[in-house]
Amino acid sequence: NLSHSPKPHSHGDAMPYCPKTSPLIGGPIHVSFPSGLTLADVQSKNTLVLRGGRYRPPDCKARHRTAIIIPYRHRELHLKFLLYNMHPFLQRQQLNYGIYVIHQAGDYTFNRAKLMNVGFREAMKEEDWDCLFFHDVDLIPEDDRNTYICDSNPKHAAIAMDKFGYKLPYKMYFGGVSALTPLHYHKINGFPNNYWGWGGEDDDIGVRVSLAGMFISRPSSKVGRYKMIKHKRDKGNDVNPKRFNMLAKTRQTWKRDGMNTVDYEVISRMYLPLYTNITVNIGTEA
Ligand code: UDH
Ligand code: NGS
Repeated sequence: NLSHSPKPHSHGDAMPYCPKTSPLIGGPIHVSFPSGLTLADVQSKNTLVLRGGRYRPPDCKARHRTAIIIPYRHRELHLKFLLYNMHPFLQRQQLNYGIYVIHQAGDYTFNRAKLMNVGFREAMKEEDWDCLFFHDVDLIPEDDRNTYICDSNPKHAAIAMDKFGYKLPYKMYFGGVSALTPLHYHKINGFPNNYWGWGGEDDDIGVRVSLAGMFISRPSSKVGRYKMIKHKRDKGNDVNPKRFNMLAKTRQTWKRDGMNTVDYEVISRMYLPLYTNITVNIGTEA
């Protein structure tokens, strides 16, 4: 039955906390994309992962509870490779984690930031996550020391992506992979709901962080390295021509558009072997 929330096995009180630094962390990772890989292969390599893509370390009590939120549509191959690389990566970090794929229903223009608002709200209904990683489906971390836990300020994890020569493209870049606590998320009123199509929504989030009096924290560029799976521009995600005008107004709009106004309809929630899939109708541009 796929419709009931999985309850990861409970552990006795006797279980010790995991060490502060996981002994399983090994530094740089060899990222690979094996041809012919199936989800069943990924499943058989990750036998401790529970329904819905949940995991707890078997021999120690995790110090951190991290939800991975992936905005998603029509990227089956990328998702498979992400899961293949990401499950072992998160397990080596000894986290209590869950992977949520937030799937935009229909063919209307894509809206990455609104999907992340949905992911935040739906994931928090299930578990008291202490950190949420908002994660593009096509970015694969290349170093185990890039720990998927939150900092005291909102964190931009994807500081060094291969497509930008392993450097930030510009100082305020906040795209790709970011990590916020529920408190950070509430302080910025979540993400904007009205960026339909490509571009600008990540910059808006970065502006929200500073308007709310916080800073962007980042891992070192040795550690925050990502490989992007190369792809063509998606259908249904054209460049948003309004993005610059919208960005110029974030200071006026951030408090009245965000977590406090997000509206959507969950069409289905499925606890699949490697992730929780939430298919959602997020409507269309007003
Ligand atoms: N996404 C989807 N489906 C879509 C569009 C976006 O799942 O149809 C998600 C996915 O998680 C993706 C993220 O939103 O990683 C960000 O979108 P993006 O990958 O389109 O953004 P990016 O800037 O690419 O990486 C833009 C097109 C670049 C074309 C370059 C051609 N060489
Ligand atoms: C900026 C976009 C961001 C985008 C970044 C990297 O120009 O949304 O480029 O894009 N901001 C605006 O358009 C206002 S990338 O090279 O990954 O295609 O994330």
